[in-house]
Amino acid sequence: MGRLVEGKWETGWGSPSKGGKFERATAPFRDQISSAKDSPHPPEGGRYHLYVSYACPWAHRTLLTRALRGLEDTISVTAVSPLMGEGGWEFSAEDPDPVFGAKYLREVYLNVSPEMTGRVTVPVLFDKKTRTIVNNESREVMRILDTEFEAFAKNPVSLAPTELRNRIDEVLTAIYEPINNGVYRAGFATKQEAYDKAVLELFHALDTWEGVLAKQRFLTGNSLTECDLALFTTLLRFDLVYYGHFKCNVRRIADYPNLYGFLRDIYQRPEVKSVCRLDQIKTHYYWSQDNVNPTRIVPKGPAVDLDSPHDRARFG
Ligand SMILES: N[C@@H](CCC(=O)N[C@@H](CS)C(=O)NCC(=O)O)C(=O)O
Repeated sequence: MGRLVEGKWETGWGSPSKGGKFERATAPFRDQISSAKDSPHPPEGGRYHLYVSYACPWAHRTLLTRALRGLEDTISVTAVSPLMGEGGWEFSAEDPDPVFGAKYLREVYLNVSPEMTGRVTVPVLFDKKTRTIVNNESREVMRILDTEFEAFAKNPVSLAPTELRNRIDEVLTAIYEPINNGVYRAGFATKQEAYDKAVLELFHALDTWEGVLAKQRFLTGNSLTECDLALFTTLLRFDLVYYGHFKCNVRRIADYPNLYGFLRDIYQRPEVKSVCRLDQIKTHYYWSQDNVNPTRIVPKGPAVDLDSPHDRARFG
């Protein structure tokens, strides 16, 4: 683990902010892909590359969007190794970096921005033609993949249809702080008060959405959208990792009938399952985050059963 400071790699976890709170840095690359005239990044098949980790919930959102829209032939992907050590995200021999032949992901960032200061994160949406990073904020990358590659998408069903877009944006924002980032705020807290607050807000939000999902199949109604993917990637990691490693152990997702059904409903779709690597998720968190787990021992359990039948089809 480490970060870039004026183009140099510095190792270590950095110190949490005052009050032992975890604060997530803002992603620095925020361009768009667009077919507007003079756009530096027009949509084009084969031109863009996604750097991801199967372990990372943020990167996973973008992989899911690519898989569900059928953009595999349009946007290429490289997944880094789940073992993120002192050097940060590292490429593996099985899935090498096709653009720069880099050993570490930070080299990709440094090629684009040699003096960069900041974190080297996944996902990264990369433009192979201009050799620049278009965007490294997962919420925006999801939207770009869904809306700007319409002409290439094998599945015509949008995950952010115009008529639902405002509601999708509201829900994405509503679940971000207490749930998606909430598990990290709990797990990376270094003071009791910071942890207590994060866990309280997390379970309050889970209880609320459990109620919503008792009445409808997905978060905005009865069709699958981006915000369902955003909740899904956190729920998928919950009983497996966050419950133990991040001390989010008030309840399991398996204890919530509707959240658990929702999780299995999405997981059991073949496009989704094809980009879920539960082994990499567990190994990554327990091995890489040695600030939380200094021995790096990866636990044997728990057994999670995501293939069991669910009752979500009751909503049609
Ligand atoms: N805001 C970013 C956050 C991405 C992020 O934090 N990714 C983590 C992996 S789960 C990462 O790459 N961490 C490496 C680091 O912070 O050094 C997004 O949603 O795209």
